[in-house]
Amino acid sequence: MIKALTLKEYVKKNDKELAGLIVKMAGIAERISQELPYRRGKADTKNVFGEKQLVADKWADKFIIKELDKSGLVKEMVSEEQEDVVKLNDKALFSITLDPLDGSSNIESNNLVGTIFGIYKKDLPAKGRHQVGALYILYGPVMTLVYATRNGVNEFLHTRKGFVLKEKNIKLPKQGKLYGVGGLRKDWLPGFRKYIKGLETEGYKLRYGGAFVGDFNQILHYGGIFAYPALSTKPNGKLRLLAESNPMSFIIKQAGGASTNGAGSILDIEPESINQRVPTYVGNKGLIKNLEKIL
Ligand code: AFP
Repeated sequence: MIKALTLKEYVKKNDKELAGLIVKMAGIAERISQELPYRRGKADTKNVFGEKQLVADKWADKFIIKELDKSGLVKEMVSEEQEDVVKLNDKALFSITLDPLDGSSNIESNNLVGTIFGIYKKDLPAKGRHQVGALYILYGPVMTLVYATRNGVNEFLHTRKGFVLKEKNIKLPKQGKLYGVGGLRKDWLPGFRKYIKGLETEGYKLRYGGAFVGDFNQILHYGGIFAYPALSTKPNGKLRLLAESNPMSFIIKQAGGASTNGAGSILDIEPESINQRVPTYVGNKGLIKNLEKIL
């Protein structure tokens, strides 16, 4: 049997410039996964979006910022849990966007949660197209780490030997028939409603778990479309452009898929603020094209 490459071996060989950062992020994920059982409950505070924070949200945010600061590799960060850009090592090459615990309202019910990073060599905020890499960790039945650079999308499985390569150069399966959509159906806009009706008629199956990382991960593996759409009550939907939608749009693009906000690729949006939300649709290219036509 051929020995599976460890994450460290793989990145050093294939994505050298980002190797130190990716290995650091993997170490952070291992620690978060160990700590989650002990960081439960509500924090009695709200984040910049007015959403109630959990103990785990606040702890993970502080922990990740501290660890990336210690690494000396990061110039500045935008976190979903912080109001302003966080300045770290002025001489460092990378800027990072962060969703420390995506889907944290799943913690209580022990459903999926994740961590999302976007990686830039530019000051923030910047267009998603300027990312040089993006990465997410899924704290699932097995912890997995998916990272993308312009060289492709790779997935690693957490084992007794740490993260080892599960699959390299992942491409979206073309025949997948899954869809996952957030927001109340009654608030969907007419065009979107029509589009989903069309998918259902074609036999697409709904799978929605309430954590972007988990819902995205199944589209990456099985094919289909994920959306947190524009709603009549929230025209920009729910997901954060910098911390959530841009990294996932980067990953889906490298996997041969596409993203849109309804009008064009999410990666082309010039951010007006670090806390901006964006209607988010990601998945197979053909599905995104048809959706844009209908919207
Ligand atoms: P939480 O981190 O507050 O659980 O929100 C998760 C999230 O930002 C994203 O991961 C999900 O796709 C989306 O919100 C789920 O939103 P709904 O609770 O409205 O389904």
